[in-house]
Amino acid sequence: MVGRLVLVLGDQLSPDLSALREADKDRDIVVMAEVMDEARYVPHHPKKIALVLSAMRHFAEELRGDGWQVAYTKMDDAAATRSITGELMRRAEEHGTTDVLATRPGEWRLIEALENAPLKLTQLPDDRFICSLDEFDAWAEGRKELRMEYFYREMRRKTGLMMDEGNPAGGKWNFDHDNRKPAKTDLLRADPMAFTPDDITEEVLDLVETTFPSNFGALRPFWFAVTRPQARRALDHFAKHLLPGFGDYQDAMLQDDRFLHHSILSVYLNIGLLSPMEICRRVEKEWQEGRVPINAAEGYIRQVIGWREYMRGIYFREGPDYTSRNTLGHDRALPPLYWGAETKMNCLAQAVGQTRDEAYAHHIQRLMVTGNFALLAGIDPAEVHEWYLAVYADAYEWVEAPNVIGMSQFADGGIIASKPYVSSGNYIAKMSDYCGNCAYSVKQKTGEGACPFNLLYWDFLVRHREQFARNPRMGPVFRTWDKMDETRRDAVLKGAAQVLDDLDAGRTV
Ligand code: DLZ
Ligand code: SF4
Repeated sequence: MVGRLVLVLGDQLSPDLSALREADKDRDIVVMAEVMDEARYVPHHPKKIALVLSAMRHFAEELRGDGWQVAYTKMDDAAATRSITGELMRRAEEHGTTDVLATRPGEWRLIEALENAPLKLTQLPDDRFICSLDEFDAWAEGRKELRMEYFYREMRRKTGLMMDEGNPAGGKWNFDHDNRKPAKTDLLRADPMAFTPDDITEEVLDLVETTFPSNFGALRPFWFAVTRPQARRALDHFAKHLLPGFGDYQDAMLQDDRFLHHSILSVYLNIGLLSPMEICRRVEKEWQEGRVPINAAEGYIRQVIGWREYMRGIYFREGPDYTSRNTLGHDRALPPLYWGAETKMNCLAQAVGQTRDEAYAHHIQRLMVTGNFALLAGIDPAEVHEWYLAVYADAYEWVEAPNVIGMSQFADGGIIASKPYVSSGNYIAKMSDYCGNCAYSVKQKTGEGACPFNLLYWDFLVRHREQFARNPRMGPVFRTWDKMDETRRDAVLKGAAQVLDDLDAGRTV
């Protein structure tokens, strides 16, 4: 007798997934489906679609090898429907059961679709995280501010990572102070580990190429890991070769070195090929054995057990309307330069060009280049959110939306960020080598050739003065503005208006 249908989604590729743990290998049927709705609800980068589909196919093989019965739908199957619920209904009919066991998806859209389908659904918590949603709510309840730093300390205590008899190793919770160094071009730095596509991946690449010919992004060369053993090799490679410099250079940007010391492991972690604790234990071990400095290990672990878990907690706590928040009332359309149209701003050209090629950019490129510009220019945060969700291989809504809507665009009114992450061109000039190759001058504050970040920075602050003037961390910038010579202030605002006009008129900026 057939038991239940066990749903495994494209970002749930973990053998210890709660739905698989709960299921009965002898009676239940695993349902995995490549469907158009998931590939198209935002125009995903072709590399991301290929990653998910190839990893799904490899995972289905692994499950079969492990004795599971898997009903797998390929995107070009003639009988395939368009959606996850459509495929569940089709399998329900085929196997004569509407009982579905699922691990809760990472996106409200899909949770709601499953709950509204005529199925007998059992949803289990996704416990591949360190902090359960109940635990997060208990931590958040009654707090005036939900600061990541305090949440992170709880997670350090809970996991025992880098702890020394109840105290943080090295006497401090956070070594970020040491982590803000610009980087020099270093020919000896290793690249992230790249994998040659096997036959399964090649078949997926052909499928993606013909099915999504006009999506933004380069499909080839495709080098991502698509299995757990490969992802573990990527972790090993990172831990040995790149982690030691991760702390110092994690905020640096170099035109000819796209990955620097970044691990790119979020790509594998977020589809379930690696687990957060497996990564963090390895990082901790490298530090314990004296191969990496404390600021590198602590900085990395903070991203995984701090930021990542905190973002997920906020996403589910805030509810399905989170992605439509727009506290600052921004409504400008996302400029075509985000989809690769020409721009004279070298920092944006580099960040977007890298995104097009790799489906990856690191946190400072996302926050302080593309994010910073979108915020300064007053772009509709929903459009910004959809862009990030589409173009990054590690982007799923539970992690992307709080990062973009909250942290980067300040559209949630300050739940995540205590002040907007905005800066003039100075920050980019300090942390990168982009400005040396730019048509604009970062040193120039007004007039022809002035860096648009310099102009828009002040314009943004002036536009939103009422909102931010009372923020104690922003008082000094408003005082600087007020002390500025009036002719200069006029010139700044005129220059900014010109940039925004140009954007609106579709002229190259
Ligand atoms: C991102 C993605 C894509 C491109 N394709 C599929 C798919 O065909 N089948 C599937 O099960 N999952 C896919 N995914 C991942 C889902 O979009 C993801 O599970 C939800 O957005 C929840 O995070
Ligand atoms: Fe970017 Fe301004 Fe530097 Fe050009 S000058 S790269 S626009 S920060």
